[in-house]
Amino acid sequence: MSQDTPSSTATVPAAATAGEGARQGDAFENLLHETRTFPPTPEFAANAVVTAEVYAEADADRPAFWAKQARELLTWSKDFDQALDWSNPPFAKWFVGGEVNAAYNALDRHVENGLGDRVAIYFEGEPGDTRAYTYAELTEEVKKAANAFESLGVAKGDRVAVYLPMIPEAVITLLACARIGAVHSVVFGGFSADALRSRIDDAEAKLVVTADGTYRRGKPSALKPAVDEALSREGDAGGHTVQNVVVVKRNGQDVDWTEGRDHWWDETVGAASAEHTAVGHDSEHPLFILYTSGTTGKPKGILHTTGGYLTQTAYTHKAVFDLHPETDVYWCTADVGWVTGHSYVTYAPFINGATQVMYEGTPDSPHQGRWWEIVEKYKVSILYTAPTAIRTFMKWGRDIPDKYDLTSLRVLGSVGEPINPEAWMWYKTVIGGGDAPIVDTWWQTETGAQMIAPLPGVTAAKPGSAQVPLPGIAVDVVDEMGESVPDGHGGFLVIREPWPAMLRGIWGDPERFKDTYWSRFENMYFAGDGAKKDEDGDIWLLGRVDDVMNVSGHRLSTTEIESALVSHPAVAEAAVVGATDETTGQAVVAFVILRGDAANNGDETVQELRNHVGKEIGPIAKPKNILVVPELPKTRSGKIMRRLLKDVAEGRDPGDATTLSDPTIMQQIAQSLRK
Ligand code: 6R9
Repeated sequence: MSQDTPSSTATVPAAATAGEGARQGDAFENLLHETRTFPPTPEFAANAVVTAEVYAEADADRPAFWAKQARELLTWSKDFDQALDWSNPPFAKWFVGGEVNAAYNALDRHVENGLGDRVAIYFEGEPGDTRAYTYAELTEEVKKAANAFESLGVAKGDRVAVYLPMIPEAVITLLACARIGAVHSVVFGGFSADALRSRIDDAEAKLVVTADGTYRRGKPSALKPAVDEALSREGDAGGHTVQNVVVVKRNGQDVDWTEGRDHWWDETVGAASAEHTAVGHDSEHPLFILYTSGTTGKPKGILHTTGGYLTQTAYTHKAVFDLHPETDVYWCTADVGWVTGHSYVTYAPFINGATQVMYEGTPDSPHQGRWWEIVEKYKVSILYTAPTAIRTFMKWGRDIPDKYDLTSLRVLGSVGEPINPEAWMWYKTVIGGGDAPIVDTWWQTETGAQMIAPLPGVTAAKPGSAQVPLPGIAVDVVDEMGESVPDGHGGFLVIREPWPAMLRGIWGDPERFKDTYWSRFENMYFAGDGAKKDEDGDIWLLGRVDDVMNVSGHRLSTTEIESALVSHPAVAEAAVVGATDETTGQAVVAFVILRGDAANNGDETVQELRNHVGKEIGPIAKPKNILVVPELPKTRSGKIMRRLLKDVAEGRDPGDATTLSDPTIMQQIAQSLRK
């Protein structure tokens, strides 16, 4: 560890008293001693797309500010009458009465405006195959897919489950759904058949779009078998709702085939007509559902609608990345299975007419310079990635990126978790060559679009801080009572006013929507994150204050993994914590009490349990460590004290254990782990 790596023994910030999970805040205490600032260079500021006046303009009248963006950035087939209807909080309606088609805005209109020959996607497959799509070509593919899906009986409002790797067909599928008003629900390809099935059932999907497989570290990796398995089993309610499965041929591996249900993409989409007229959908028409982990075991289907979502994603993409679509080459490394791959790969870049790079594989395939080779090859100018990736590259050493010409890079984005100052500085100097501004963007699946981020031509950036709410966004940090904290203090991150890309609810569960986000503080959206305002009023994110972990920027619920563990016959009880990890931000650590015989077979059982979690949820949820213990620390009311387990998992002496029902338990645990 370098000298200024945030120390885990630093004083607990105010936010940490907020909840057990807030102990993660310890690791970020040192962030608050960070005083360096990096103002934009005069050249950058002079050419910036957005200047400082926007803040005042937006503050003067937020709905009017967003209405202006909506009309500037989108082509409406019917103009809206009202910017915001907030008469029934927390259910917002944006751009009421307006009609808009997402795919028309992303594609057709650029072709109509003479930009048909501009490259929309430079695709780079993991094995090295490449494809480029111009806007004209991508429009044609989306029209064909829209016709093909309609011919398979998919109509406006129907749900389509998408289980695809990071290939152009993924965005083609999503845009085709949006075009016909079908609601896509992407399930990350790393999730298991069980997870896929429960999401198919919850959304009652009619169609599944998948691929035979993809490539992972040079090897074929299958997807279709998980779909077959998901659809072959008894669901909670018996049968399933899926009528058809469309399969993209990607890695050529053998697949099982269900006649009548399964259709090759090449044949179905390939044979479809390239004529398709897009009609406007109501501004509040559902665009997609995306499942995300919450504090309970059951993932929530986050619902987003059309007009507001497109407006805020497009505006932030332009303002935060200082997008000059004629000259920039943009690359967001997120998978389409996550919200970043929706907002900042599938929608905003195309709405803004940008040229983007899409890469299928892992950063170390076939060598650890693969990303930098891609940056050099396509002259990428805007890179958007996650701190966990930066920390991995730091570990591999600067020699690797130093071999490539990275001078095309002029804006560097970060998302998914707090970025520590060391990683921030490394990103800026080694990857950005010193001058390129870093934009640390805070947002969530629920917020739909970026909410807190510096503006690269305006803000003097601070390493490790997302800093300022974007224009038109009302973020605050409040104490337990919901009172705004003064500068220099910590608390809970909240959003005080509705925003265009906000979630419209949880699929099929309006009460859960209110309980989860709107009940902690009156009239405020509670994000689940701790944060601190520094002396300048800039915001520093401190990590989750609930039972949600963040592993490599992916959200995982402790409860969900605990349920998976106890569903195994060998496990009597389980508790899961997210332990601070130098590379992945947090790592999953599980404490389990084994039943009878299994206890004598510790090592084997532990391996079996890891695989079991992989099967139940997906490989990303596999615990890094599973520690077999005789007991779990519980309060007198029976609540597991994860805070103490986190201390153990992070190698600290557990803190105050006096509220335990049996204060000797921590010693028993320590003893069992020493064995
Ligand atoms: C976009 C995305 C959301 C959670 C969020 C927070 C963490 C995301 C962050 C960040 C600090 C940033 N998070 N960006 N924390 N700084 N720039 O990641 O959505 O997968 O829903 O995760 O991620 O804890 O609450 P999602």
